This record gives sequence, structure tokens and C-alpha cells, in this order.
Amino acid sequence: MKILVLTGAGISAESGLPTFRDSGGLWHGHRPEDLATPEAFARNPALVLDFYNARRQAVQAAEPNAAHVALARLQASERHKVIIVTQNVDDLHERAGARRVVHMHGSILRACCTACGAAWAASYAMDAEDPCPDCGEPAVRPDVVWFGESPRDLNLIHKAIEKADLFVSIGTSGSVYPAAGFAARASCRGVRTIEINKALSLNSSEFQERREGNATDLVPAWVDELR
Ligand code: BV8
Repeated sequence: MKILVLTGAGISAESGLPTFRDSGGLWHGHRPEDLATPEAFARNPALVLDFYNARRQAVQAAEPNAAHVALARLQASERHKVIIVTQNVDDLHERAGARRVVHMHGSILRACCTACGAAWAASYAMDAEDPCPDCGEPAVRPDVVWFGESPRDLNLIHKAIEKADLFVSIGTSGSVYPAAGFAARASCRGVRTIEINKALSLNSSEFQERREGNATDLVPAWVDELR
């Protein structure tokens, strides 16, 4: 089977990384538009960089959990062709051994330059004065997709949805587009859809099947069923 797995912050929650919208989540105390937009960065680069520096440290201290490991095992099994599309900017899928991971919202462990467009691996804390290693301009930002910016690899993702036999969404609230529209896109192309989440999401009605509970319980169980 060709399987497309879409993951959100909920798959990393049990690794200790806060989600965006659950209580105590990342956005609590902030509005997304105050932290994750180019305008917010232009207005107050230090505030935005501090937000990402703190999250990067948390990502580096976190470990992949049983859900990440189960997905990597499924991908390695060769019995199915599995692509993981993640909204997350952490590297827990890769550290669990996953190979085909599409980071549609970029990576907190990469930086890019707003002056020359260069992008590079960057696991260190960023400061607004940091010079770009290519052009030297103090124009460095996290290489993530903010609100109002185009997500990455959308053509590749849309083609994978069309070719999929199964679309599985894990740990996402269905609150941000275009990712939140993928389930409907799959359904109207006759692709079977499953949602794995600990609670109802904003687009739960788009799924043919729902499994409610923690990702570290439900994802390994689901992977075992496919073996
Ligand atoms: C775009 C990266 C155009 C950075 C993120 C005005 C102008 C422009 C665009 C818009 C606009 N108005 C609306 C839009 C569209 C906008 C949007 O959708 N806004 C929303 C608020 C309405 N989208 C955009 O701007 C996107 N770009 O539209 O450009 C375009 C479009 C198409 C083609 C070309 C151009 C870009 C959006 C990307 C923003 N970047 N993050 C960073 O990480 O800091 S958003 C961020 O929130 C995430 O990346 C993720 O995508 C999103 C949703 O988060 P989730 O992962 O779902 O996490 P959340 O906390 O919400 O939910 C957690 C879930 O886990 C819950 O359901 C919970 O129950 C579950 N859970 C928790 N624990 C567990 C669990 N499940 C299982 N087990 C557990 N243990």
C-alpha cells in the first residue's frame, strides 16, 4: 500500500514538546501573528528569535517517542511505501530513523538569510545581529514557514495524496491550512482516511475512521496491524 502520514505537534507532545493549541501550548500568552509571521519578525526580531531559540533547545533535549519509532519501522518495512509529511519543525522523525520526511513548514534546526536567500543547518541560538555566512548581512532567521508564507513541497504532497491508498493524520488540530485541507483532498479522490488524535480536531468529520487516544499507544498498534 502507498501510505501518506501527516503529523502535527501532537506526535511530539509525549516527547515533552508543547503543542500550539493545547492548554499550556506554545501560543498561550502569545498570538501566532505576534510570533510566527514575517511582520512579527520585522517588528521585533529579538522576541521572535528568543521564541525559536527556546524551542530549539527543547527540541535538542527531547527524544523521539514510540510513535516516531513506529512510523520509522513502518517506513523501513518495505511492505508499504510510506511518506511522512510533517507540519512540525523538530527532527524527531529523523532521529527515530525515518527516511522520507517532508517538512512542509521547514525546520527549526536550519536558518536562512532574508537578504540573499541562503539556507544552512543551524543548531545554535540565533541573534538578530548574526551575519549571514554567505553574504555577511545581519539578516538571519529560522528556516521555518510562517503564517502568510508558502508551505514547502506542496506539489509533491498533492501528487502523493492522489497516489495514496491510505491517508493517516496523527496529532494535528486541523487548524492551519493548507495542511488542514489534505484530508478532504484525499477523501474526494477516494483515498481511505484515518485520524489518530487524543481529541476531536477541527476537521475530524473529514475522516472515515477516527482513533482517539495518545499517539504513543495508537500509532504502534496501528503499525502492528499493517505488518
Ligand atoms: C499560506 C511553523 C498561502 C512555524 C506554522 C491570511 C494570510 C495568509 C494566509 C492565511 C490567512 N488567513 C488564513 C491563512 C492561512 C493560514 C492559516 O491556516 N491560518 C489559520 C490560523 C486559519 N496558513 C498559512 O498562512 C500558511 N501559508 O496559506 O500561504 C499559500 C497557500 C497555499 C499555497 C501557496 C501559498 C502557512 C501556515 C504555516 C504556519 N506555520 N508552524 C513554527 O512551528 O513555529 S503553524 C503551526 O500550527 C504548525 O506548524 C502546524 O501547522 C499548525 C497546527 O498545529 P498542530 O500541529 O495541529 O498543533 P496544535 O497544537 O494545533 O494541535 C495539536 C493536536 O495534537 C491537537 O489536535 C491535540 O488533540 C493533539 N494531541 C496532543 N497531544 C497528543 C495529541 N494527539 C495524540 N497524542 C497525543 N499525545
